[in-house]
Parts: sequence; C-alpha cells; structure tokens
Amino acid sequence: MITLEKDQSTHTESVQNYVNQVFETVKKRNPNESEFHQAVKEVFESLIPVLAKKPEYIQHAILERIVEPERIISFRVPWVDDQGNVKVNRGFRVQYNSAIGPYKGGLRFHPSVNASIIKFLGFEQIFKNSLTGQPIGGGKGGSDFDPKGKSDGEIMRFCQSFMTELSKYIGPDTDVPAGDIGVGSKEIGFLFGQYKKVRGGFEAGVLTGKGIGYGGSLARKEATGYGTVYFVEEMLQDRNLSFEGSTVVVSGSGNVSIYAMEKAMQLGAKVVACSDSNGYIYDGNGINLETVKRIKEVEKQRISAYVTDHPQAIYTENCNGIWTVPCDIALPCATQNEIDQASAELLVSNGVKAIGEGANMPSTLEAIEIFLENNVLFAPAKAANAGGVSVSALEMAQNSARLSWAFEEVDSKLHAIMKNIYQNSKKAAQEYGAPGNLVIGANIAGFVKVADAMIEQGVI
Ligand code: NDP
Ligand code: 2IT
Repeated sequence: MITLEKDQSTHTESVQNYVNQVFETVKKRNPNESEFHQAVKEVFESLIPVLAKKPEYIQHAILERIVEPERIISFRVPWVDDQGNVKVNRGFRVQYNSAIGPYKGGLRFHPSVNASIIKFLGFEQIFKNSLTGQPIGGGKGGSDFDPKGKSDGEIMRFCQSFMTELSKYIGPDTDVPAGDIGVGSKEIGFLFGQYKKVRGGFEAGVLTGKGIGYGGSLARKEATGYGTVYFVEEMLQDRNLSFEGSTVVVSGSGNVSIYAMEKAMQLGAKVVACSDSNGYIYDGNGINLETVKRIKEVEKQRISAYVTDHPQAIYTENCNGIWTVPCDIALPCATQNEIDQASAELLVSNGVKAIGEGANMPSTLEAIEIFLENNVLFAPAKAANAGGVSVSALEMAQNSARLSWAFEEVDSKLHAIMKNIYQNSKKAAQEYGAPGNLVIGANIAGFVKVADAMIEQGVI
C-alpha cells in the first residue's frame, strides 16, 4: 500500500514536470503575452490529475497541440473618420481548435486588444464551448479599435473594413464570430451587412447575436448574464444558500453585467453596486436597473450619470474600488484581472460567500487561490459565463432550420444547459480528487471531450 502510494506520487510528480516543460515552451514561443500565459497556466495545472490517469493524452501530445492555434489571422483595418482622416487599426481572428465543431467565439473591440488578449480568450473558449455540450470549436477575434466616442458612421465604416478582410476566413460551417466587449447588436448588424454584400448571399449562421428581425435569437442578449446567475444559483443550492435576500455586487454595466443584475434581482437579490471603467456606484436602496439600461444601452453615457436620477446613490472614481463594498455574492462582469489578490482578500474579510465570473478571467491566479483557501464558492468563467455562447449555438441551430424559437423556449434550454455544466464540472472535480473545486472540474470536463476528439481524428 505504502509502495503504491509512493509510486502514485512519483508518477504525479513526473506528470507535473512534463506539464511544467510544456508550459515553459509556451512562454518561450509566446514572449510577453502575460494574459495568454495566465490562462494556459490555470488550465495546465488543473489537468495534472487527468494526465496522470490517462497517459494517452501525453502520448498523443495533446497539450503541445492544444496550446497552438490552428490558425492566427492578423490584418490591417483602414477606415476614414468623420473629418476625412485615414485611420488604421489592427484586426485579429484566432481560429484555435476545430476538433468538435466550427470555430466559435466573440469579437472584442477595445484599445487594449492585442495577440495576448485574443489568444487567452480563444484558448479559454475551446474548453467553454466543449462544456456547453454543443458542437462548437474555439475561436476569438477583435481589434484595438475603440468604439467609445465614435459616430455611428465611423463605427459602420470600421466594421465594413474589418469584415471585408475577415469574410475570407469565416462562414456558417467554418468560423462563427459574435459579440464581446465593445461589440453589441449594432456592430454585429454592420458586420453582417458587409459579409452579405461581399459574399452575395444571405448566410444567416455566419454571425450570432444578430438583430431579432434578421435571424437573431431571442434571449441571446440576456444569455450570458442570466446563465451566470443560473450557474451560481446551482452552486449556492448545494450549500443551502440562495440569491433570495442576498446582497450582490456586479462589476461592469455592459451586456453581461446588466442581465446578471436583472436575473439576480428576479431571484430576490438586492444588487447594491455596479461600475464602468471609470468608477462605481453604490445604491443602498438597490440599483435601479431601468436607469442603468437607459444610461448604458440608450444614451451610452458614463455610469456616474446614475446619481442625477438617484441622489441617495454614491459615485466613486476608480472601478476596482467596487470590491470594497461588502456583499454575499460578487459577480465580476467587466474584464480580465479585475479582482487581484488585495481585492480578493477584501471580499473575503467582508464575508463574501460566492463568486460568479461573468467576465472572462476576471480573477487573477492569486485571487482564485484566496477564494478557494477560504472556502468561498467559486464559479469559474469558462463554466459560469458559457450561457452566451450556448445561446449563440442555439441561434446557429435556429438559422440552419430556418425557424425561430420563443423567448421562453430559449431561456429554458439555457437554464438546462447551465445546470448541466454545473453538474458535469462538479462530477469531474469529484472524480479527479478535487471535490468542490470547480476550476479543476470545469477545465477537466471541457478538456476531455476535445482531447478525445483530437485523438480520434489523428495528427492534424
Ligand atoms: P460590454 O462592452 O457590453 O461591457 C463591458 C463592461 O466592462 C463595461 O461596463 C465597461 O466599461 C467595462 N470594462 C471594459 N473594459 C474594462 C477595463 N479594461 N477596465 C474596467 N472596466 C472595463 O462587454 P460585455 O458585457 O459583453 O463583456 C464583459 C465581459 O464578459 C468580458 O470579459 C467578456 O469577454 C465577457 N463575456 C461576454 C459574453 C457576451 O456574450 N457578451 C459572453 C461571455 C463572456 P466602459 O463602458 O467604461 O468601457
Ligand atoms: O466569451 C464568450 O463566450 C463570448 N463573448 C460569446 C461568444 C459567442 O460566440 O457567443
């Protein structure tokens, strides 16, 4: 027995060494891409128990292959602003992995976009999409274009130029982009219009998150935020907790954030704070969501404008200050690395019980450690925010069948998918010796399906 245990620990150690080696190569081959390194590190470390149990993944060099995108497209995006000046942005599409379906993942328009950001997002997307149970591979794209302060004409001309090039590489059975930060239904509309013009045909399934009138799915707008709350609800129920009567803080005030707040409120929570990249608002009466929707979705104003309508609320500059607000449940729904170690420690000392990651990689590796060490329920992004891409896949299905489902039908499918992702992640965590650790569970559950498909399809 003792010998067996010793053998087991020696084996795990050699798997750990192998994983470290592959990770060192990733860092060397992709220098100065800290976000990409972070995403890979988290996944690789989670996979040690599965690699120790299933040597075929090592024999078939799955890690070495899965970190290498099948294709990276980087292109020039020239456009003309309202004053007649020529501007040049950089466009990206990372077609990461097509083992289980066409590349699928959003487009991000934000000045911080670079290869590291798109690669981290694309890498995460492989496992997230696998977790949904739907036939979609992983991809991501975007541009360092900043839509803030641009006129509709400028946004349209930018989108047209971006799509003129991107259209060569995408299609309903090849690669299906959607929205992400800075890309909502307006941008998707301009992108779709240009794709249609360039290709000379109405291929509805080439983009998701479209307007409802031309092939968009009902409930896609709500899907990521609602899905995050559905997932967290499952996790809370396992500890006899619920949203009902809880105090909730939700960072951001964009697409994911707004619909996470809406669903949390519907389930009886009091949401007391939200933010944008400038600062955060605290409203002890509970955030008025109609005001946030008007400011952010219609007027495209800063969140600070909220206090004009609600003078009892307090606006504070510096968005990260939102994590000083005491809460039972925190839903980071803005951007990567918005919760660092110090913020995690603050949340814990203020009594947080659960974290649900609506954004992609919003917690640093150190922050995740703090949550897990302190027994805080932790719903990792690739599981918790998979509702958006799930409904995107449902949009693709509706487009293929040339029909459209009612809101309730899509919402109930979304709810079932999120429950299923929770159960599968929980089960994988248990099976591989890390009960309750959904980071490990989600990474393993997402990985196994893709890795098995890669083995079955040979060395390609
Ligand atoms: P939006 O553009 O609609 O909203 C983004 C929100 O986050 C805004 O409030 C924005 O503030 C804030 N934000 C953006 N960048 C930063 C930053 N660098 N620092 C602080 N705040 C920032 O995007 P989404 O709601 O679609 O996306 C939010 C997150 O959710 C992202 O991580 C995205 O990858 C992830 N996600 C999105 C999905 C979707 O379906 N849309 C699906 C799954 C994940 P400001 O207005 O000031 O820029
Ligand atoms: O990060 C994500 O999952 C998204 N931005 C949504 C992707 C999609 O294809 O709907």
